[in-house]
Amino acid sequence: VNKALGTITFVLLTVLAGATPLWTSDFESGSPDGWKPRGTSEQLTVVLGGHTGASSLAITGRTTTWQGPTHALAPSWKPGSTYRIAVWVRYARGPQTRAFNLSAELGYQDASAPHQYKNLVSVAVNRGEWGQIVYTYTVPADPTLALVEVYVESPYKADNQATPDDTVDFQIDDVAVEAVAEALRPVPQQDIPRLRDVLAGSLLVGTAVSPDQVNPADPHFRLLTRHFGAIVPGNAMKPEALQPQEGRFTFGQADLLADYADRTGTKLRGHTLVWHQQTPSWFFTDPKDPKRPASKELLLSRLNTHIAEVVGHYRGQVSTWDVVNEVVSDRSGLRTGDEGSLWYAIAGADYIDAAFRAARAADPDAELAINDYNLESSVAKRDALYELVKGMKARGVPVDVVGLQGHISIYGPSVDQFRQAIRKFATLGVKVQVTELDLSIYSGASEPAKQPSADILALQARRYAELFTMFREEARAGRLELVMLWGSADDDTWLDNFPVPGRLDAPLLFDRQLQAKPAFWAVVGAEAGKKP
Ligand code: 9MR
Repeated sequence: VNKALGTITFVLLTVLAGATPLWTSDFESGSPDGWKPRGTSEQLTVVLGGHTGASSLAITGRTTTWQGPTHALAPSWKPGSTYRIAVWVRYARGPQTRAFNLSAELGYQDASAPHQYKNLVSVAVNRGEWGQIVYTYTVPADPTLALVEVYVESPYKADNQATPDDTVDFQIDDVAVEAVAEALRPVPQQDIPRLRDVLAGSLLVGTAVSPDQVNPADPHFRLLTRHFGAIVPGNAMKPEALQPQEGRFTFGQADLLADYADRTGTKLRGHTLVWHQQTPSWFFTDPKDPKRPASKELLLSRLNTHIAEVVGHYRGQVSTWDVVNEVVSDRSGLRTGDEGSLWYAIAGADYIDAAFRAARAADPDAELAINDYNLESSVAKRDALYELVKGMKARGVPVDVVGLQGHISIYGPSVDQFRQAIRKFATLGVKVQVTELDLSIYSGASEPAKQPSADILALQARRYAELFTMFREEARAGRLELVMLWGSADDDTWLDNFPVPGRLDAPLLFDRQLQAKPAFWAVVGAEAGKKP
């Protein structure tokens, strides 16, 4: 009776709090409760030992990071609705800590549309202990959605690079999925200054977005429309997203962003035509023998086709293209095959000029950018890119913009180092843009996870304010025109998984509940709550 009363109280309380329990899995009945393996090699078995109760579901035999247990989100989920998903995870053998991702797979009524895979949240778990992953997820309000599944996996690595540590056996238990009432979703404040207006006149400010976020049902939508005059897809225009197989172009998701930009008069940056990451392996492979690399001639012809199709498709919509991304080495000169560039390994330096020429031919009005990281902190890397661009200009290669990514930390580099990089490139007669700004709260990979305390947020606010003061000065002097943040709120940042998977970061202007952080107030030049 007590147990039953407890359950009734729990259900009543959750309903009163605005959440309706939809389903749970505790594996006590001995069945996998509707969970299925994502791949073919892994096995799901109900085993003794659970987070609570007698049993849990064990996942063994994984050989890739993405293998694991998957389950339909709910018997009848609705586009645009919000769900709270909670799963307990444990692993017994392997490294001392491991990150596990809760992810979602989306499929569409049009069966030929590629599935979308979303890493919702990543949590570090200690070996031998149960750790909980919780995430509140709003399903995109896309009426053509046909499938939404949630699954547990390891942070992504290419199949051939996954080590036994990446594919450890694990168990899940006490899964609970609830529908969250609309009133409980995070709502960005609407009575605060608009970032874009405060900076107008000197700087255009934008952010990286995903296609779901330009839907009015998504909580980020209000942040975007209110504060940002420019957007760039974080992933949706990368080669793997736009041409997953040779000759099969999939523009649907990226088109949502281009349509939003058109409708709202928002500037759209295109990112990125050529990169050594997130590019399908077919680009670099001999079609007759998949074990052999493509010839240089074939690779350059694929480069030309990709650029002609993609830039042609977005002609008149994308104002600046990142034509090549991260082509400079972290040591000296260009990124070579040892630093992961199959472009360089096969084609040598020639692919860079070829990419710019192809982009100019496909849209003569788009500005063409070369984009890279650590230009603010490493003088050697900055100077290597400077020499590269200088040479390109001398050869008549159409390069218009240098993009400084700006993935920095609250601890460094100094504002003055950043300023020197902007000034150096401005002397080349190119435009300078800051393309991917975020300020990690960590000093490096060895720092353990920490909470963004008031002190840390205050330091971050000071750094953001000083940087934006400098950006405005450089903009007024004609040396900088645009600053893009790499995300709008801390609930959606790549830094949760880099350089340490599952170590949560807080690098942006809005927090995980989409509320303005001290950094926001510092950039708009006001105390929290006051109009500047
Ligand atoms: O934000 C992107 C993240 O979702 C991807 O997992 C990651 C894969 O490499 O790429 C991130 O974006 C990168 C951008 O395209 C280029 N500069 C570095 C960014 C952070 O890794």
